[in-house]
Amino acid sequence: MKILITGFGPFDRFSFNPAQVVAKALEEENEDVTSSILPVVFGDARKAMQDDLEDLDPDLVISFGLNATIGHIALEEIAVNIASSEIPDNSGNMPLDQVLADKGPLSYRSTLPLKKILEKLRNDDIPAALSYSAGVYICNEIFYTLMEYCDRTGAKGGFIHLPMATEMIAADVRMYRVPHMSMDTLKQASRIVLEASR
Ligand code: PCA
Repeated sequence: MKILITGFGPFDRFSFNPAQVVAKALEEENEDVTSSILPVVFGDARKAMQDDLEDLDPDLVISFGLNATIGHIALEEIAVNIASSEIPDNSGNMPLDQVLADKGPLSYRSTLPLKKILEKLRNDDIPAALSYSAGVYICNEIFYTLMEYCDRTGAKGGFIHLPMATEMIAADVRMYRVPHMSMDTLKQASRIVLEASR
């Protein structure tokens, strides 16, 4: 089986991105996994993902990203054909209510076994929930882009949002009210996601 796992580099005010750490760890732990770290830039992220999909032609694609407002693993159900943000990306872009694909459908639905993943995460005492919006920032752009590929090829794929890592906030007491999980727990969660999706 050929598996592509993607994460993102740092963006906004965050010192690092736990999605980058889990993607690299899964590649190190699994011979059939290739990881890619995508730029947090509208358009560039989509292009990099399209290139990775074309190069690898994977049977399974799982993308991870950070959502700093949640305290659980969010199993994303729906990618939408919209790009919009009032927070600049890493190149200063702030698209307003644009479409990602002119002739594409309004939405795609994840083809990962999300209910199975949910059960396995909770059985391992890791907080997790289904989510019906991955937002309209770059994570959704990547989710939509990978689902176009899955729709065309029959590959399985989807998107998972992670909370902040404890290690990102420990040095800054002003961040102590922000929900977070240890990097070890986030890595364990990503292993469960991968194994349940195979
Ligand atoms: N999270 C952002 C983009 C990169 C990331 O890790 C998002 O939720 O769109």
